[in-house]
Amino acid sequence: MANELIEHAIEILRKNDQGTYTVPTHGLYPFQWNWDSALTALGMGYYDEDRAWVELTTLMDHQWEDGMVPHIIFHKEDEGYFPGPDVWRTGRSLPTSGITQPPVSGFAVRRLYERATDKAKAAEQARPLLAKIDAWHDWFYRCRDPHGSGLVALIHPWESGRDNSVDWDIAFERVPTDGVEPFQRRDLQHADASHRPTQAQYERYIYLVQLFRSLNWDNSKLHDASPFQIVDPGFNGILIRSCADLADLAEKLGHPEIAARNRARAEAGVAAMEALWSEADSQYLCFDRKAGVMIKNASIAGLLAVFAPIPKNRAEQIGARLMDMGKQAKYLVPSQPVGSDLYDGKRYWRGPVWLIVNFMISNGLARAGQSDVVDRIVSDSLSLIEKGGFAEYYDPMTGEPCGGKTFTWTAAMVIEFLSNADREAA
Ligand code: 9WN
Repeated sequence: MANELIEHAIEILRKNDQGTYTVPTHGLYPFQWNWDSALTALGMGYYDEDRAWVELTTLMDHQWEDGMVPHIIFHKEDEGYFPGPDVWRTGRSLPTSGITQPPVSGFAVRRLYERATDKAKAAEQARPLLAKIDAWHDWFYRCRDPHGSGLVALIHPWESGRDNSVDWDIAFERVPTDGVEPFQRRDLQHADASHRPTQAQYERYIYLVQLFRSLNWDNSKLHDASPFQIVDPGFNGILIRSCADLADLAEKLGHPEIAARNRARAEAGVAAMEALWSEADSQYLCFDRKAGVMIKNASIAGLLAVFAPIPKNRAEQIGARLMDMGKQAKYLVPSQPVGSDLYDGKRYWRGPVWLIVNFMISNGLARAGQSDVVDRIVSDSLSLIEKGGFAEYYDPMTGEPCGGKTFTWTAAMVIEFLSNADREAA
């Protein structure tokens, strides 16, 4: 069974492979997405190491001069997605969006190197990426933490990768919709409307894009100008892990300055994360930087933080919380707790299970020695695949596959789970 699933996963990766980058799925997402690509490279590394390095290299080739790595790279024209380059208008010769996404690249580059069969060759492939990822990390702390809190803020829900999370609801009410140019969504041509964000959310997504565009995508201005500034523990956790892993790899490959800078960022980040801990919820919570208040919603963001090298007692508390959640949810890990007021088991990031998040949470828990909960998450993830195929996300109670089908990063994560790499790495 495991071999069959791996074969099927490889088939999906090949089907979505465009040569130098991979689309998340044909139709719904016809371009290259940032964190999708970095996680996809891990699955590819299993059957074609060279191709995996190309995936990461293509992504980093589109880094902006200021250090940002955009969330979408529009390699080819395609009318099937909204908003396309004509809305973003970022002025790049090969069009990109103007915001970023969770930086998993430092983690991915280290993992590909550690697993590589030919280390000398892998070192050559990794080396040019180190400086670029370092510059991206520097951009984050410079442009998204301009007042030096130690944690970065998102300025658009798409940056989090958890587009319509309940976490954003209150802050999103502050985002106006006046002046939003008329638009036609394309996602509803490919996916069920009840699985997707609402029209009101899309209007606010586009308001923010228009606002940033009016500021010429100048990242020295966007953070302070944005009415939406959220400090997300999951996002910061990924960034911290990326810094820590980049530091380890840079040290190994003989780049002590890159290593020192990233080690310092990771240490400062871990210390600053403590401010987001909620003892009552036994997890981290988001912070609304614009309003200066904690966001009292115990979503998956505060569990995903375990991907970072957080203190052992925090990882244990998160492990216990997940075991508890597992009594209610049939499949871990719901993006919003089953039974909470705004839980919606099929609507995108307001309830469904996403395999990439399961992978990152289980990877962090494995490092912290939480093997029981890791076993549960891995087994739930594989049951979802066996039952529902390689979907974008799944209902945590029924296991129904939702969103797009034949999904690239889902396939990549299945390879990761089945090749058992986490337990080896732990
Ligand atoms: C906007 C590609 C991306 C993922 C995100 C997911 C979804 C896009 C959309 O698809 O977002 O970036 O149009 O809905 O939320 O995490 O990277 O798979």
